[in-house]
Amino acid sequence: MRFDIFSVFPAYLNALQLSLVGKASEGGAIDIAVHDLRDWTEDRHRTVDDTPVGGGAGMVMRADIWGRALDSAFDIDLGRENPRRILAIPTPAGYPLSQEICTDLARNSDQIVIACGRYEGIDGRVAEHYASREEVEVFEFSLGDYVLNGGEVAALALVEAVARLVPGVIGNPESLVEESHGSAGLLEYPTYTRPLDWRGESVPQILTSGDHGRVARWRRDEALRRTALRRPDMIAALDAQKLDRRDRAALGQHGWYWRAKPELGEHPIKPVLEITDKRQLASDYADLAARTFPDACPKTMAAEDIEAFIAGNLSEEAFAGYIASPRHVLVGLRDQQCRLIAYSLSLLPEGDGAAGIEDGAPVDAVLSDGERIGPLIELSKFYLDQEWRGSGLAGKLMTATLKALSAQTREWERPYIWLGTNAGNRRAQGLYSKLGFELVGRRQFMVGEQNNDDVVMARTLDVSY
Ligand code: JD8
Repeated sequence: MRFDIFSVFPAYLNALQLSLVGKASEGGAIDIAVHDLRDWTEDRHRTVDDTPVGGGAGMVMRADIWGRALDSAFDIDLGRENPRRILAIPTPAGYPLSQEICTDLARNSDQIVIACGRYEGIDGRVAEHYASREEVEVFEFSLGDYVLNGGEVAALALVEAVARLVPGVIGNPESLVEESHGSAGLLEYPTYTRPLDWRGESVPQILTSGDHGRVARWRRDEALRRTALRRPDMIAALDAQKLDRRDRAALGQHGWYWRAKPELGEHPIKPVLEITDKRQLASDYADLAARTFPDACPKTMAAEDIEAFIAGNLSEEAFAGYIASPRHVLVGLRDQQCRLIAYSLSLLPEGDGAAGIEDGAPVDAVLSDGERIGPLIELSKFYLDQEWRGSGLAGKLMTATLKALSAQTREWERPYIWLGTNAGNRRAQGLYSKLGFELVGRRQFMVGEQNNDDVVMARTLDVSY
């Protein structure tokens, strides 16, 4: 791999003689040539710039100077057929430089010629001219969304980022694997060394446990946590099919979810929350409710009873009523395509909780903390779209529901939320137990003409959020 770097400040690139890159060019693993652009000027003032055509501040670097200089680099015989020659032009208007691009350049290019501009930049015809030459590929790149005074810093970054990926430059290629922006698509976890205690700060104990499995998990969770906090765009680009149950737990804490059985190309998302708001679309809720309610019914239940219940309680009109009603709290979660993927419907009692209590409400229940149950809110409906069951989204929906209800019952003293679910529905009872609900009783529940045995579960509302 050969680098040719052109600049009016060639000394700026002296840093490349240091450290790994310096050793690599001394050792021949790579070749680095730095050229003073003024060597291709023809006037005694060695002028490389002129005023901008069309007016404007500052000066622009001349195409004719750059043409002679760059031609000299592209005329170099690289000793192989059809070499891949790159003209890399740093500019704040360029494509963002990335590890993926650096990896491709390190693996698949033979010469990278870097044109370091100054002043207002280089005459635009230079990039166009070389892009028209088939033996050269032009790559206008940016180091990041901030403005530098010239291209030299970007050139230093490009050479170091590419050269260290060239086989033979880094002693132990293993160390490249877990780096930030590596194949895992995550930021790297924090690292530590001796002294194990420093200014009262100890190294995380797990790292001295010798339990390699737990250390690896801790590092993975730290990489996920850091990335979720600092680079959510990278989480949104992760391949959900490559994430495991522990990743789901770690990212769920930062609001990222994906379907239980992700499809190819599926990425984690941050579902969009909506809470009782006149703009909620009753039709969306009715659709999701009609699709999911049957899953909570025993298989033995007659379809017409289920349809009768849906028609009577989960129709678009019914949801329009819930949205308009001050006693109902409707919480929804939508995916990136604005599809409604989960909802809960709660019913507040009238006034301070004394009236409007539904049949079957566990008014006399005492929970495991020995406290008598207080004002009661009914969690009437709590449903996830089939594809999102097992995704951890139920926890998010319950959190959002309890928060919304807390906001509406601030002045109440220890409010409680209760629900009824079919006595045979172990999956649902297991989920509610995990979400903090306790078994407090039983009730009969009519679906159409069919009477059902329900268990009644309850929990405090205080989610100490
Ligand atoms: C090349 C001239 C300075 C830029 C007028 C300030 C890259 N991420 C980046 N930020 N800035 C650059 C960059 C800046 C350069 C040149 C790269 C050549 N300038 C100009 C336009 C506004 N001055 C960069 N990569």
